[in-house]
Amino acid sequence: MVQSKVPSEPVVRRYDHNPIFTKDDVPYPVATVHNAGMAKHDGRYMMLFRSHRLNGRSVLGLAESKDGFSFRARPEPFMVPATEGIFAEYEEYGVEDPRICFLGGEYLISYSAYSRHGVRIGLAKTHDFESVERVALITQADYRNVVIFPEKFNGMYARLDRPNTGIAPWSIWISYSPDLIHWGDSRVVMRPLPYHWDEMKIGPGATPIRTEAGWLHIYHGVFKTMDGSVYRLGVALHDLRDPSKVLGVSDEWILAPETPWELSGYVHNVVFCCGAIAEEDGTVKIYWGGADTVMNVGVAKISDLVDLCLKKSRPPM
Ligand code: M1P
Repeated sequence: MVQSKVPSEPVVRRYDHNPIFTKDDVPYPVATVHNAGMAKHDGRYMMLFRSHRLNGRSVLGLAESKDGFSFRARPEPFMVPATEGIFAEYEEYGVEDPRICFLGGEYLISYSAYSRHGVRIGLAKTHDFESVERVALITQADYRNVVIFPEKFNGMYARLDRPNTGIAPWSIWISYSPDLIHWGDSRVVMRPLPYHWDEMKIGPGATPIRTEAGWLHIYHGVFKTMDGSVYRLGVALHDLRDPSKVLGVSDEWILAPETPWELSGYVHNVVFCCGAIAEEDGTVKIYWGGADTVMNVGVAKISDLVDLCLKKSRPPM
């Protein structure tokens, strides 16, 4: 007997009206909108998005939404490269890929600062998304993709980061800090897996989400093909009390480029996540840049993502 194959539901259900936000929604000239950090503030969804200006350098804009699907941009960028002090030297080529973490009553923004010296991570903070204050440059070059955990561990802040060593594959590390400025006690927690969808490099994605089973972390993985690199999203689960312990990493990706606006654009074949919002009904809204050009959203059940980490897992190292 021939059994009919029932297509399984995708773990991340794309919103029917993607892309939700494009350069045409921005009231100043930009070539792209992508890789947005996300937060909920006073019941509103805040999207801190990256845009390439028409000179190819990036700024961060802000858009707001009541429902998490329909966003309206502010008239001016929220963060542009600093023009004074230490930040000016290291943001000369732009500010990129922000992540937002709500901790201690304020929103911490970790972003990539680009300059002729390489890429390092800047930390800024805001209380209200009206004004923003730079705090410190919290890595040397070459680091990208810093996500800060929204809780402290034994009095220490913790972050996942992604150094580039040149001799080892780009992996995910953890570091700790007493004051958000000085970081150390670093160790590697997750590595790309050879001949796997994330074999070329991996990087932290969205601010980790607390679940009963552990910290759920949406990350990106890259696979090199004859047609260039493919960026996909995966999930990992970290121990609640000791986030350096990885409890499981899904063997399968949760999202891959499929739609025309993920397959082609400023950089083709890219889905890249810098933010997700956990909802009270047990779902999570995952936001991702498509082809480094537009913003998209999809919804997943948090329990499905946790199950993938624990029941269909691959070794973290
Ligand atoms: O073009 C895809 C992504 O490439 C870089 O990401 P990573 O160094 O983590 O691989 C970044 O430029 C990122 O902004 C971009 O989306």
